[in-house]
Amino acid sequence: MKGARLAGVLIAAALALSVPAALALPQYRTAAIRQFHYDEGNPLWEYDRGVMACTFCHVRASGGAPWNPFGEEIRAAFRADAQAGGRVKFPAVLGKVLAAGKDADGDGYADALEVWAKTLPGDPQSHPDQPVAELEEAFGAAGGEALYVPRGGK
Ligand SMILES: [Ca+2]
Repeated sequence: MKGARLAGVLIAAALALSVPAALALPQYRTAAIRQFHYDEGNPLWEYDRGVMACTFCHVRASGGAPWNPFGEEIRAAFRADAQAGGRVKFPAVLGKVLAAGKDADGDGYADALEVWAKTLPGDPQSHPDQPVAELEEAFGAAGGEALYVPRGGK
């Protein structure tokens, strides 16, 4: 097991040196993946577009405008923070959006719950199979929204 993990790390290091930066994931997605802990247990996550689809926040699989309801929620939180003055930090905005307990796509599962279940919080066609109450209980036991508070409180 240790050997396999070391091999993974070595492969990741080799890729980091050989893959052009343009192929790496965009900055916001990289930050969100870390904040959602989707990187854990996957040494190649930075080169794996399946870790978080563009449709997590965007309407199109290729990203860009327009954004889905979850992406718009983040954009609105960004604008609110910018209007309040000071430096807007993406992890803080993301943490706030999840802590608000909203259900952007209206499928009955709160955004944070979908993040935890690894379904798309901005697409009502994508949602966990488990009943909400059951999932909420498991999420709470695992740490709940506190799991997505940025490290260092930033
Ligand atoms: Ca939802």
